[in-house]
Amino acid sequence: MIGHSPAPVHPSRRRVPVVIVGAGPAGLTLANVLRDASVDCVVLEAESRTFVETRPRAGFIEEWAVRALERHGLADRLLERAPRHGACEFRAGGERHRFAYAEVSGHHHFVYPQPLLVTDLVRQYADVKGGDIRFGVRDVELHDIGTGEPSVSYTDPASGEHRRIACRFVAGCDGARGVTRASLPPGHAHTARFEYGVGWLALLAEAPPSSDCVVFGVHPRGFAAHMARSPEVTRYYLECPSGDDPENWPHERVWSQLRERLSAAGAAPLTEGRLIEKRVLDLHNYVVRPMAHGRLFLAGDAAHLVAPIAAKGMNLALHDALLLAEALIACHRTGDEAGLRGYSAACLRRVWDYQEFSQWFAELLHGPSSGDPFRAGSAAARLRRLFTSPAAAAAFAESYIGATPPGNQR
Ligand code: RFL
Repeated sequence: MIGHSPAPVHPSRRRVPVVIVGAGPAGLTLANVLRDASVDCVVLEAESRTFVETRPRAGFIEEWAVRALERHGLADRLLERAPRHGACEFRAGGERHRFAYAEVSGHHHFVYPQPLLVTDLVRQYADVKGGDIRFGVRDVELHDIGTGEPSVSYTDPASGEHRRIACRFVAGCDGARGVTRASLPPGHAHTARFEYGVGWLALLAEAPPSSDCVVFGVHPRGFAAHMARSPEVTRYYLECPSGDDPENWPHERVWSQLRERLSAAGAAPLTEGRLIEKRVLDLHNYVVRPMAHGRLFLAGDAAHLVAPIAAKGMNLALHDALLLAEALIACHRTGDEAGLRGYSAACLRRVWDYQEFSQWFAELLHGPSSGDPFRAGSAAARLRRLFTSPAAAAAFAESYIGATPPGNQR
């Protein structure tokens, strides 16, 4: 079906192997790897280049993902600039408990804000490799994805013309609010959802980090967290009621709650600063199964959302993109579609691992403020076990850093 547009449709003359909808970490990683393998693609992005290069979000990239980007020549600046973190700290009952997960797992996080990664990936794809990326497109629609001749139409922002690109495959990398997921035929894909019933006030402060590692404040007034982003900017979270209005959180209230919930004996005082982002996230997860239909393959937040409890979303987006690239390249080169057929199942193994871990971790963080003594007692036991049982510590470290358990490898 074609969207009802008064403008005439301008079909492209040739069939492009892959159209990628969305220029986030998933779409841009896929585009770069395809381009290196001489598989032509076109990236369609609704926002401007400046917008995608400055949109603040994630900051912690797991070591396996960094190494995979490095193998594709996409991590030069990251490796030059990103500090490595191998520990986090829990603050509970006025005490500090440092958990050195790198010592247990042998792996680190790289702290590299998402806008920097996106900037690097756009530059590599568009400026260095001359890849085709169209920013500011409107009215993206998918057509005939269940056939061997799919296409994607959009409105060109400059001319207002309605254009259509014929392709072999469509990669839906357009995030949680995109359009590609909605193109899965009803009854084909199922969405599993989980609501946490709490909100997090997500904050970015123009202030240097106040600790050398991530800090989780486990507190009866609500969870709080501190996460470095750069020497000048720090991300903070404060648990709040679901649906709360950020306007209920003026500067003074934010900082007094952060001070209270992150306080512990011997902890350095928080370095305060102007709040440059303040938004409420209603915490939820979803997983679309399968992540593909016909010639459409979803990747990243378009296929699954994981609340930012354990900093997993961007890492999953990279994992999907790398698997999809591998499968599309194999198909393009040899016609072998086995990788494409197994794509969804291969992605979902890691997706469910991360979802399960995030849910487990969330209960440790939210239980103490739930008002339910049973949940609070269980949460305290979860935390205590991390520091008393080497087996529990090893399991936590492995999940927290996303090291693939041996039985889960492809
Ligand atoms: P993105 O990054 O949302 O990119 C999708 C792109 O598609 C475009 N788009 C469209 N383009 C064309 N036509 C349409 N109709 C379109 N609709 C949308 C959008 O403009 C956008 O450019 O999805 P992708 O690539 O799947 O990447 C996912 C990650 O961005 C996301 O999972 C992370 O940001 C989640 N996340 C974190 N993940 C981590 O791994 N580590 C972290 O430390 C971390 N911290 C976070 C986070 C997410 C957060 N928020 C905002 C929920 C912290 C926060 C506060």
